[in-house]
Amino acid sequence: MKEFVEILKENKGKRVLVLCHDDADNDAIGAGFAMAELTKGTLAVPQKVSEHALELINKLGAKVEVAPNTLDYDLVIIVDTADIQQLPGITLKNYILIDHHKNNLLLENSQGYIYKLVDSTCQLVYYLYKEMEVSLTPAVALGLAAGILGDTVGLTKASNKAIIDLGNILQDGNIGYSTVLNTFKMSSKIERLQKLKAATGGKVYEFSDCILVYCQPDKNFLYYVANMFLELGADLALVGYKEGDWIHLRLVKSNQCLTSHNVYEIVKKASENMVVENFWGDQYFAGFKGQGEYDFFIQRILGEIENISNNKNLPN
Ligand SMILES: [Mn+2]
Repeated sequence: MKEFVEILKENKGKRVLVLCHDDADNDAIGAGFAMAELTKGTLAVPQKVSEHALELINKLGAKVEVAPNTLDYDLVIIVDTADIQQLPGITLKNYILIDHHKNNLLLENSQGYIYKLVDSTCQLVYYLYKEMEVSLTPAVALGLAAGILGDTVGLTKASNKAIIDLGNILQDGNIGYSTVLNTFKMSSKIERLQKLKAATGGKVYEFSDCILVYCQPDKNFLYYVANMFLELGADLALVGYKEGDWIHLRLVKSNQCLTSHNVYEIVKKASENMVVENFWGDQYFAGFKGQGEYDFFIQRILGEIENISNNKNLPN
């Protein structure tokens, strides 16, 4: 931490780039925004931000540049990133790093870092603000809080520490929790339209121990649509989107659902032999981008879920 602060002080007034991982989520954007405010730097992503972070960017009024040239800057701060593969098209020479991921491959070559296995990068940025005795503006507090909620799936997976940090961030930034929750709702008319279309176009599958809703929205709002189905009472939500040859897919499971379905394992098995560009998640959430036969992929996932439902009482 001390070394990191020293580097920030040495670069005060110089050109600072704050770089998030590609397909940046709320944790990356929240942490990146707070770092850009702290350093008066430029916030950027390699290629794009994730669709579910757009609303936060909107609320923050954040400017996010795309495909920056790192050579134009005196200091590069990498945020919420564990691997060079998450920075497509970026030339990396000297950089400092702030991150919370296990097995971080960027630590070794960094010139300084804040690295700790907490629930979100936003918490680490908060500790940095405290260390530097910089007060939180309402916007910075909103960004940090939204990042904590994002990486803990709306606090359902949060540690006590993350919840305490969240409370302190709200207090220090003088904002209410409802302000943060509003960041996770779709606000514009177009987005409401997507939600309604998805809700009325969803197909319900009843398995022996759970209910799944499947939907293929005509826009890439997968995260919102999947969570909407869980809110409506589904145990599992499967949402797919085709973009040219690419398949984007989310399979999510309600944290109140007690079946043995591990959605990450299910998607992993169903996507065997497919071209996989990006695949991440855990037992409650699986995100996928790849290529293959769309209908066959969906059928394999549904088949796998049915198998698990039917085998639930069999001895191992
Ligand atoms: Mn994160």
